[in-house]
Amino acid sequence: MLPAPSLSPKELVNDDVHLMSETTPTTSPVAAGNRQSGSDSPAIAEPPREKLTKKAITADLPTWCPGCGDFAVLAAFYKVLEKRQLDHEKIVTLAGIGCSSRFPYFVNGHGAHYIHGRAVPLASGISLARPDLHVFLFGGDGDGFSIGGNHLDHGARKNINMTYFIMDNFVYGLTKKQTSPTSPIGFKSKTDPSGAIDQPVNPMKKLIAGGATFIARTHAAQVNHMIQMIERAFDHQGFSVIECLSECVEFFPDVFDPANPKKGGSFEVIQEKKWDNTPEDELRHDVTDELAAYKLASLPFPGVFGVFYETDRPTKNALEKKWIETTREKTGNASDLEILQKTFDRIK
Ligand SMILES: Cc1ncc(C[n+]2csc(CCOP(=O)(O)OP(=O)(O)O)c2C)c(N)n1
Ligand code: SF4
Ligand SMILES: [Mg+2]
Repeated sequence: MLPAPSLSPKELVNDDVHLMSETTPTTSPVAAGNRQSGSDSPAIAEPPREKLTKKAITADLPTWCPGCGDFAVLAAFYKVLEKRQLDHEKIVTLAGIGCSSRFPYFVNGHGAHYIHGRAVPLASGISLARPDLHVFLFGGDGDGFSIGGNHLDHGARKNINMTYFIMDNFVYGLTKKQTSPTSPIGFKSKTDPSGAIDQPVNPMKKLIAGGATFIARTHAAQVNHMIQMIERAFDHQGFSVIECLSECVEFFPDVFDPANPKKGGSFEVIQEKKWDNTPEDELRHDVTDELAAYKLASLPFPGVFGVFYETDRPTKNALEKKWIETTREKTGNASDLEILQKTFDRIK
């Protein structure tokens, strides 16, 4: 038998991580079995990871009404997954309840269609427990800004790492036309037969005030723009949120036409600063300027589209990791059970 190579524990760990991420599909039970089958077996070369195709990430046929804006969001999401070639087993799609929240059914990967308005806490737990996963959260304006509005604020202030895509159709679609927190004043619905009277939520302002560290706005009729925004949000470390105007053709048709050039509207994209010292750059938007983002959010409907705000702030994932490491060091790297036993011994 060949002598075992002398590697430090750190080198061994790094080697393992390298194998898992670059050559060994972690989903392969054969590979897992081989790794555990004893040190005498010769190393078996793993087959290269298969390309992530649209076919591989497509699950059930979407059950949305023909023409619903959410179809385009799904198409954009598939494109991003294919383009970025994420490890399939690390993709997690989560949602609350609503037409838009049916999203995880249509993505072949880990996922859950969870309780109405409670998707942010679910996603937070998954993100904090498994920071190696790509946590994508989907939902509607009702799920995110109404019943889940408080959870949204706390996810934002804690800066928990995830990509949250809100399909805003200004109505409760699934339950067949009630006023939503983003419905405009005057909107006639089953809950407001004579027209909505309440001031709607401004999603961008709510997210800026809440402390989200990446905030963008897009439109379901602009697939390329949606793809760009999803990629930017995904690359951002922290709580990233995209509001997407996605038409409910059944209960609030044509409402987003003013931002759709194919329907006579205009899609105005935010021009971001290039920091190139040109006079034109003076007029461009600094995405790190909270006040400037707030001003953009105050523009009348249909407003502007793109990245409103982005800032770097430590994520709860990173802070919690550090806190756990420091505590472990303080306890001499005792196991959870040893710490628990010590606590019990103290209170005996
Ligand atoms: C606790 C709870 N309250 C209310 C409901 C009923 N309900 C289901 S979906 C929904 C609103 C969905 O609206 P939105 O999030 O905007 O999604 P959309 O259907 O418009 O995509 C409501 C009120 C529920 N399922 N659970
Ligand atoms: S009811 Fe509206 S939001 Fe729901 S699937 Fe139909 S068009 Fe889409
Ligand atoms: Mg809705």
